[in-house]
Amino acid sequence: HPEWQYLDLMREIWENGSERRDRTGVGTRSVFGTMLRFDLVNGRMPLLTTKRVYWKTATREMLWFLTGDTNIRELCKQNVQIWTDWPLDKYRRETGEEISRDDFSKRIVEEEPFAARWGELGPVYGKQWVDWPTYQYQPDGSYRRGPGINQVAEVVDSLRNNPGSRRHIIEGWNVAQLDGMALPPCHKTYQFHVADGRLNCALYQRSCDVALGLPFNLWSAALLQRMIAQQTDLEPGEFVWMGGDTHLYLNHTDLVEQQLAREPVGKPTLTIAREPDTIFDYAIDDFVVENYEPQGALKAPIAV
Ligand code: UFP
Repeated sequence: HPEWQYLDLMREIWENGSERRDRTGVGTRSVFGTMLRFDLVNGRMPLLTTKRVYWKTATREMLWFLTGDTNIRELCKQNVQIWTDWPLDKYRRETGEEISRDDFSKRIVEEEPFAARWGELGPVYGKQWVDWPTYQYQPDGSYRRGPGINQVAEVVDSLRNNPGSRRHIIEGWNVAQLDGMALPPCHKTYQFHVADGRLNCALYQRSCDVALGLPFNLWSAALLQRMIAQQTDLEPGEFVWMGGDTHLYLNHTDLVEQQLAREPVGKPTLTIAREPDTIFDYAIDDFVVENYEPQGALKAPIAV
């Protein structure tokens, strides 16, 4: 079962990883330079069965990236709170107000100006993916803003028109704008590849929380691959995940022990019910997951 790769990676890090101090102060065990491979044949997806993964939440986030939005309002409206902690932290720090996450999210949804003031994450994934900023240098050395680059649309085009290319890349790591982002991209580089009529995808993730982040990241990347495969009339091929600093937080002991005591069950599949006109026209109800009967959810504290 392909999920053993995930469990083996978890065990390897837990048993042999180097202990490191990290930005969050929690501490991790970490291995540098890792790889997982999944074949997406017959609708298969890297969706973990040894605990419940909220794939719809991850899917809503992916659809939000594709709109280019960088404000949490549209996520909060769908009760997706995965990005809420960063704006919430900032709000609490700058106003000194003790607001709960629920109340903060509610204000973001109900008050447009409040969302505009406090809901922005800066130029994170969505912005870079569909509107990467460009500059046109003038003879006097100054520059003007040029038109933004829609990397996602360009990759779909290049896969259709020049499938043999080795340059099908979507990049999130805009060096000049890292400072303005709530969180510099983790899943920073996607590369696509066509061979034997199949669309392969590699993701390079610079930093990976194996317990809480990776289950989401695997699903989301494979989902993007499936949507792009459908748009380019290619069969889904292999999904290759590569990690830089691949870690477990030291306060995830309970989760790790419980999950490593479990075994994968069944092979979940994804069907896309409809073929939208473009990569930007998918909706949450287009995605149908079958054969997914995961073991219970496992909770652990997230390091912010
Ligand atoms: N992280 C993930 N996947 C994500 C994401 C964050 O694993 O998609 F957004 C984790 C990795 C790391 C932390 O534990 O969040 C980011 O911290 P840093 O920027 O210091 O690497």
